[in-house]
Amino acid sequence: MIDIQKIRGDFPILSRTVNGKQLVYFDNAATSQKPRQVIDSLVDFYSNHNANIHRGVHTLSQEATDLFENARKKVQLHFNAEKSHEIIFTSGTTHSINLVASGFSAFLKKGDEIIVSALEHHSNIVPWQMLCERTGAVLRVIPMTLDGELRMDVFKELLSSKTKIVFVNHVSNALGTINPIEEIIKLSHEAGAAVLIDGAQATPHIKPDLQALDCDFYTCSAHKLCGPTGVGMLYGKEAWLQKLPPYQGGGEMISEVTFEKTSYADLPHKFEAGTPNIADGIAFGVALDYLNSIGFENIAAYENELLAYATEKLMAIDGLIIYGPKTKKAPVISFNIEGIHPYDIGVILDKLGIAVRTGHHCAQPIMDFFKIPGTVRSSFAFYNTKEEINIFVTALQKAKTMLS
Ligand code: C6P
Repeated sequence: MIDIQKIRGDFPILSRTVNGKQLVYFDNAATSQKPRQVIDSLVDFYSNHNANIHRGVHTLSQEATDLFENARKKVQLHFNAEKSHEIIFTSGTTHSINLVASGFSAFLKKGDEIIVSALEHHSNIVPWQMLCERTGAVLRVIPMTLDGELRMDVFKELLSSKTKIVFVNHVSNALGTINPIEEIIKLSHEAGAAVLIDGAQATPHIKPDLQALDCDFYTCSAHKLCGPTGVGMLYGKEAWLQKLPPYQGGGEMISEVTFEKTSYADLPHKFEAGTPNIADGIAFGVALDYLNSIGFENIAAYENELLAYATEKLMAIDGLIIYGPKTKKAPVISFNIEGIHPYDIGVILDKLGIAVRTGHHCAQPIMDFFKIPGTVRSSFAFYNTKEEINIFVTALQKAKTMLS
């Protein structure tokens, strides 16, 4: 059970006003808000422990190193990775994907194939296109249905011995679709391909068990999980991370450097060149502690209740079209109102204190598929309430009347 009053009390920003109205924050898929525990951990680090890590013999450096490595352990346990050195701290999902895409240059040749899905965020399209340009590999796309679900029948036909790697998001940011990643991973492995799952939108709602999933790579961004911006993780199976060449060269990622030759550090340091984002990495661990103290089952049950409630209320608005699956989706509602540009709705909602995202959501191919310029996207978190949904629905009706 969720104690909503207690939870809301943890998030200072939820008590502020915007344009003279109480804030209603429904842009959680873009970034989540931060509880006091996470904010306090940043203040605590800079007030009491700030030092560079893995370098100094002095006390502060050792404290900072312990806190940072303890955060890595928390991430490992949360995602049930087998080994803590399979967790690489990155600046977020985009960085994680680019790291893998860049490394795969070493394994691809002309005519090899890469499969992505029609539901991808630009950060899971562009790095692979760049990789194809560098290597002569070919990008194949799993199409989607009108309900925003992947065409698994076509995916099976696309898979072949030419397929080297498959990249799919766990949850679509634009439509909320939860993709059948278990089946995608199994089928890809049967075809001999590696699999990267983009967990940016799934991890705020689902606690993935990476050993059970058996994917080769998994990524997420802390800022969508109540953690700070500028930090995220790349999980990679040890064997893949050993094979993958380093992404950046610099301090911390080496074992020995001479002008003739450099040998690289062991995992995870091989992929963490330079001073990492220490304070934010530690706060990422605190964010996971916070979410686990509420419990992902409780979070999912409560968010599903909000999603069902909001969907029913929105569907009652004349001319409102919801895009994406009807069931089995994350708490995201992407919609338009006939004859009205999504941007205009977003502007009026903001005047009324309500934050939503409007536009293509960095997923232009999805908008092209539906032949629309964009959508209004309301995305819920466990600190939202039905009262806020009521305010949102009333505001939408007002916007519709003003813009029709
Ligand atoms: N989506 C949204 O409003 P970064 O920016 O690196 O933390 O995450 C990129 C990213 C990758 N994959 C998916 C599925 C995502 O949703 C995102 C970020 C935000 O939908 C900001 S564009």
